[in-house]
Amino acid sequence: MVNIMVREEEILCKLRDAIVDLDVEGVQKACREAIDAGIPAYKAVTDGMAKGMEIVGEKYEKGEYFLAELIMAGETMKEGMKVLEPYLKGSEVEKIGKVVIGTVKGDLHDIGKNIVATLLGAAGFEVIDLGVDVPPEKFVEAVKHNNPDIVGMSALLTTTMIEMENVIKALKESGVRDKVKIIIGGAPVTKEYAEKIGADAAARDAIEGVNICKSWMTKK
Ligand code: B1M
Repeated sequence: MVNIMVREEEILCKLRDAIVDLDVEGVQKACREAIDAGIPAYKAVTDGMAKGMEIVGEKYEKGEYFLAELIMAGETMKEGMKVLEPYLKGSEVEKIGKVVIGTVKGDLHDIGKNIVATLLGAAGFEVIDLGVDVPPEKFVEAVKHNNPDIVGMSALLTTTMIEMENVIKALKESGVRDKVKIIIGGAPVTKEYAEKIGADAAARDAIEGVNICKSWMTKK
């Protein structure tokens, strides 16, 4: 048991370090090792690669890494996700609800949003992913056209968080706000902020986000 835990810790550290070192081959290899060792794919993401992204962010703030390294880190994590995604998706399950999701206007960060979308799909949601840099009117159009149960928004920048409020205002003005539940997420987002702008929930991470969405469907 102790050996298994040590091995798991070792692989998670390898995943973290491969992201920090911008080592595409290393991250792919460590992802495969994680799967072979029976580490759940979501744990390889949250306790491995995402920890590396935090360090990359810190290095960027300290001036040790620059924009080029941020871009490379994003690409490295995406290559790792390609290995893990089949294991995150799970098998075909009966649909339990529909979610429209996107990264708000002005924001190009999509790694976290993509993880949330993949896990929602695995949990049985039909997911309509609007991509990145999504303006309020596109959220409104997607709600009118697809009639979802939930709208999910992601923002990673303090300067783009305000777009979440603009989306909620636009949904209200179009008369569709009360037809959907609204969940928001991303590093700068808090539960207090969700309350302030009139969202129904904020999620710290993808697992919490999916659990909140599932709980809404069982209460329906
Ligand atoms: Co950017 N960037 N970036 N970046 N980037 C941050 C966010 C930053 C914190 C780095 C730093 O300074 N420490 C900083 C923001 C500072 C701030 O606003 N306070 C920053 C900056 C400044 C910038 C630029 C402005 C840099 C520049 O151009 N000078 C620029 C902005 C571009 C734009 O969007 N307009 C920029 C660009 C980029 C890249 C494009 C190069 C790249 C993104 C690539 C991509 O996404 N395709 C990038 C990256 C990689 C980062 C960091 C290093 C990593 C982000 C990430 O992918 N994390 C980031 C540092 C950091 O976050 N510590 C940083 C891993 C991911 C799994 O976590 O996205 O948080 P995360 O998602 C989590 C949760 O937040 C949650 O679940 C996910 C999984 O558990 N979650 C949800 C997210 N959305 C959710 C939605 C939900 C529920 C949960 O419900 C709907």
